[in-house]
Amino acid sequence: MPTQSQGLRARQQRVDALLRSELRTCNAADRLQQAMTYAVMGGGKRLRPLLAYAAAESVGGHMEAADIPAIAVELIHAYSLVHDDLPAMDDDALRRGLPTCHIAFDEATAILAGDALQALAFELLANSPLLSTGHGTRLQMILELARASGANGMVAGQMLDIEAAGNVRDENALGRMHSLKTGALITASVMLGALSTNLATPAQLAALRQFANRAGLAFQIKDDLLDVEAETGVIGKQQGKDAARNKPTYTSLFGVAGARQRLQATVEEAEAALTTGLQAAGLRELLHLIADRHY
Ligand code: GRG
Repeated sequence: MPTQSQGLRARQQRVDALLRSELRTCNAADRLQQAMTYAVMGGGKRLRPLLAYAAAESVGGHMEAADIPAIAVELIHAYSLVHDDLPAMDDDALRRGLPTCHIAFDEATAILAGDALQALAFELLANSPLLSTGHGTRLQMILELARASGANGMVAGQMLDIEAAGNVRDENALGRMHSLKTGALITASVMLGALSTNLATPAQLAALRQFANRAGLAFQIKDDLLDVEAETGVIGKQQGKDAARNKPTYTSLFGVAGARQRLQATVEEAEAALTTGLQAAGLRELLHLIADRHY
């Protein structure tokens, strides 16, 4: 991300160390473990873990409380990218500037690595000794993440995305697709971070859900803008692929200027959700990184 603070870099390194440690000790067969590690450790921005940490702090908690939720959401994210890149889905050869998992290994291994990453996320939430919350909170987090990932969340969004190619869609349909495909996991990242502290009030959780919903949409509008504006070498994946596949995007529906306007309005809505009952500086910083990023 562009102008991020020293603090955010340190947090990304913390996430990387935690992920590396869990992947080392997960006891997968050699080739599967290599593919899982390849998919996770390839240099992502760790945006979802950063959101989980900032959400924990926004309700007065310590970021360390959110270590396991932070890596759980990143594992789900990594799995979704591996499966999204497969020939049966988006058929991408490049991710984060590197060959995609199925190119570096093979298709079957990539499918299994994605499956195993998803299961590991839930195993950690259920069982990790690094998570100090009781069973009730663990269950709440598992439910939140399962709903965000599954047939009424990210998977539903991916299905809509596949069905949408070639069809002209209106803004509501586009918003719904994105809120499921990418927004649901971004929202889960924020909610799990807040839940992990055991400090969040129902009003704070409602405000955070609203913030995350808007931040997720801002993320997607920016992603659409990057797809037309950025260079492949900078974003680390093939630029212009959405347009080439005739996928509905904010830029295809509203043009670049219209998408920029919507991005600005969505950022303002996200900020408005950060009510005075939250210590929101960290979330605000991430919101601006989402909207101003170059990749
Ligand atoms: C296969 C079930 C299933 C779901 C896939 C998330 C998703 C659904 C597909 C990803 C396709 C895509 C490129 C969507 C655009 C938004 C997005 C998730 C971009 C990548 O996220 P970043 O920018 O990636 O946070 P890094 O590399 O920084 O982790």
